[in-house]
Amino acid sequence: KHVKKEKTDISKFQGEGIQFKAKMIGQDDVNEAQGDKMCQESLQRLKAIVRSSGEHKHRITLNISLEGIKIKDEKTNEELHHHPVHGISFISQDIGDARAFGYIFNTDDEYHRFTAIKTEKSASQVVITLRDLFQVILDSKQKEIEKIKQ
Ligand code: I3P
Repeated sequence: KHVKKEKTDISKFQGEGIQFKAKMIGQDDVNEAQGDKMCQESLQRLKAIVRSSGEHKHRITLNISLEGIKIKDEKTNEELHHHPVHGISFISQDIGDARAFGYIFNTDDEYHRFTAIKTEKSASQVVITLRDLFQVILDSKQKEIEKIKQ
């Protein structure tokens, strides 16, 4: 029974994975690979920039799959960003806004980039899906290790 559940879990992340509607708040370089306070500050800074610009936020679709996070233009479907799972080091939900969250992506040891997103529905849905994805990947890696040991 347990094995069957695991199989279902991984299959939902195959291909395009799980899709969410959202808007792009913005992106910012940050100094660390993790840190909730730093992410909250970055989120607020990016929101302030959007507010003062007076422009509409870019409408996007967020695909969460085994390939990581893909951000596409909602209208044209053009891929704007691709952040593979292994580079994602931290996820932070906006403490004052149930529809906002952000995450840190690392391109190398010294470069950390924060991406802030406004979700159409609850941001916790997206955050839970991301955690689920990390768990599914961890489980499948552990299974591989067990296979080698046998
Ligand atoms: C809009 C309102 C929406 C917001 C939208 C604003 O302002 O604040 O909630 O969408 O942002 O323009 P108004 O009420 O004056 O029309 P989100 O909640 O999704 O941020 P947007 O223009 O960036 O889409």
